[in-house]
Amino acid sequence: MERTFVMVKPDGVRNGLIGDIVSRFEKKGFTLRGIKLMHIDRPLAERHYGEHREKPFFGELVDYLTSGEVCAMVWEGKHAVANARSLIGKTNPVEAVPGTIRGDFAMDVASNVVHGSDSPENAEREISLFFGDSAAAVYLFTSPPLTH
Ligand code: 3AN
Repeated sequence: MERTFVMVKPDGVRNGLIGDIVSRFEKKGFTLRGIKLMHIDRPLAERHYGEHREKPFFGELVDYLTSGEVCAMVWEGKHAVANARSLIGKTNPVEAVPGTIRGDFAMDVASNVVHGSDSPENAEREISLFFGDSAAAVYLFTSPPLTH
């Protein structure tokens, strides 16, 4: 068994896609191990996307990720990282085939609805970053929304 970190990004939350995305992972056969609605601050966004620090789009990426609430999740299953990437589709929605999350719900590489870890090592790093020691816990937040 393997775990992966998946996050519905602010455009996905704004467009009401959490339910559809969770449903796709459940139907595929993943087991949900953690879920948390949260507002990411800039330091966390910068650590999460540290590998892109030198890229020209880094500032835009951090602005985007901190522009609203995200839904952070831990999903478990066989080949969880690779299976999640298949469900999510190509990074650039132009290349993501219909039937994948980005193929169905995104138009632009700068706002591509969902994140999925790209390796088992990065998955564990990202789970620690977003869930600390409590990756097995379910987080339930009710309104009013969290402030940051
Ligand atoms: P993935 O999220 O599919 O693993 P990465 O790691 O190459 O893709 O890129 C991380 C994030 O950076 C993407 N999800 C996307 O939001 C953003 N990104 C990638 N390339 C560009 C680009 N050319 N312009 C703006 N944002 C980009």
